Amino acid sequence: MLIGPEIHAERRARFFAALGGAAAVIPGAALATHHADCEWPFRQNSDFWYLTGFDEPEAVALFLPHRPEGERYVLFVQPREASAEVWHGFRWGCEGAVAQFGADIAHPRSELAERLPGYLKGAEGIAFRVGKHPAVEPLVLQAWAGQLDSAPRSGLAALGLVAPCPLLHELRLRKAPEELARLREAARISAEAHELARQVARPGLRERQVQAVIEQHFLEQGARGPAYGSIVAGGDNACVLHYTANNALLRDGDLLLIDAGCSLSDYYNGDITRTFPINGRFSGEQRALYELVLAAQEAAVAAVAPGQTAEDVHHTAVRVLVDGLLELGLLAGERDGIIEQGAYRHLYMHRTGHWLGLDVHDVGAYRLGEHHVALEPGMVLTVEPGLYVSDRLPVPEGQPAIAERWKGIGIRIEDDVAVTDHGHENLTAAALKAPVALER
Ligand SMILES: [Mn+2]
Repeated sequence: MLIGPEIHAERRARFFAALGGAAAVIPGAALATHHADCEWPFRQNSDFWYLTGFDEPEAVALFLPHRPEGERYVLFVQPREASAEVWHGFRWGCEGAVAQFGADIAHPRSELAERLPGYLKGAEGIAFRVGKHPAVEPLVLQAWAGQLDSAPRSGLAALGLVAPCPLLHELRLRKAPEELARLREAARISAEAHELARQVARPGLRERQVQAVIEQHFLEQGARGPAYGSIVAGGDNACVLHYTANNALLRDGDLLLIDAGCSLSDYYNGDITRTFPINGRFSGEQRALYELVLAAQEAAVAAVAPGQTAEDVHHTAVRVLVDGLLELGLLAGERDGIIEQGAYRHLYMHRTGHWLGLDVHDVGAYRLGEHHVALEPGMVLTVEPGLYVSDRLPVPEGQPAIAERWKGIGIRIEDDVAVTDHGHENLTAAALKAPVALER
């Protein structure tokens, strides 16, 4: 089930309630240049999408709680224009913005500069994210400055410019049932793609041939494509966390790390990492480290429950990893001291997960000052510990040098996990990860 206009309307109602008397200006995305006069496929701004469901470039939404009923939700959009549509495709135009997307009023985007000051007049404040929207920001600042200039005589001015993100991102952090359904769908397609990838991977293929199988499945299943640059990293390439070159040959005896997930037509995302032996058999060192990462990952997933925090989930993984690394002789000393000093970070240098939703690294606070945000039903996060053994980072003082036999092993295991009333739901369990499932 796609998320329909009535859901976007409910979200706007909740956003209005959170705004109080402040007006909000939420710009959509513009097209981004790929090179010369070629553009990337359009990707809507997630905040704008969440509130509007409108998927065209260069739109701007106004939320005007101070205006009378029927004038509060205003969209500025590219107007219908045959000569532009023959090049770039269909546009809903102002009529469509009202009829299909529930805007009270819609104007051509070219009229924003002229109309914005009038619409903002009488608002108690202006909610606008500074620093992100270069085409819209000067117009908002001008309108605000105009109000401040005339305030002594009119007695009317929005006194504060505030960031809309805390309000909006609070809403986006907690997923409604229909959003969880879309995340399950993204997870299903992504997990199937990982299963297909493992079936085709073999020594002698290039990494990007495996990438092609994964992304082919995304498209074939109706997704827009990959949610982020797919990482298909054989052997030591897996120790580069954001490796996307994907052009090396897969070697007999190496592991293959794949971090890939799809983005659906309405932008909900999957984000899965699996690591398996390219020739179907783990070496002793690979198996020891794989079983350790899997134990850490399973313990961290088990820690996802209401009242726990993302910090608790991270520390659960770190404790298991450090214990195991001590046992294998890759770390030396005493666990708590190693964790406190971060003396394991040459082997595990990232956090254990992030929020997941319309953005792959989704919005929402992880902590408020000293206070870590407690997990609540409806929050969705990834759980993705790993180990990366290479010479790239120096071994911390007091820690053992790494024997050659361990080097070039990079492992990460990542699932997408929703917090439920009493625990969690692993959305990506269909991508297998038990060693017995990975060997052949
Ligand atoms: Mn991730």
